[in-house]
Amino acid sequence: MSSFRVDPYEKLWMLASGLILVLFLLAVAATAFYGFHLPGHETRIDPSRVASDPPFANPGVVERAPGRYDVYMRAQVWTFSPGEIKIPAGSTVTFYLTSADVQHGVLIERTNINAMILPGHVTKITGRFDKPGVYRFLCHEYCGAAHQIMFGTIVVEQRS
Ligand SMILES: [Cu+2]
Repeated sequence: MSSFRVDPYEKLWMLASGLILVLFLLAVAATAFYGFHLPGHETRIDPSRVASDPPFANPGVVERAPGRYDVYMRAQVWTFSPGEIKIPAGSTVTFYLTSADVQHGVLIERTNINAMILPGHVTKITGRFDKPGVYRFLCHEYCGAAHQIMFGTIVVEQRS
């Protein structure tokens, strides 16, 4: 009877390939259930009422708990409301974003927050701000003649 002989190096590579597959499967499972947040579509909204109905008629920062904030932000050619946000360092901030007119986008520098802001939709995205400093954010979706002036700042203040 002849036995099937596999070279020891070949065997090692086969084992490594199998382990890599298991590793990738675990990575997919981990990102599916923990800590990997795509900008979520929260709900729908009538864009013609965004500027007149709460919460987007009075956009701003709402403290939900110590260190937890919600930001209701309205994008409208060519401003973000609020244009300046102040929060203490170590805060977790959930942004609710919508547009009163055309499609916009938001990207906050030095974070992984990058989302579309679409009329008729509320986008929800959460981020954590540990380091004090000024974080600029800008519209990254061409929205008309003065698109390039559409930006704002998040001031993360040192906890006293
Ligand atoms: Cu814009």
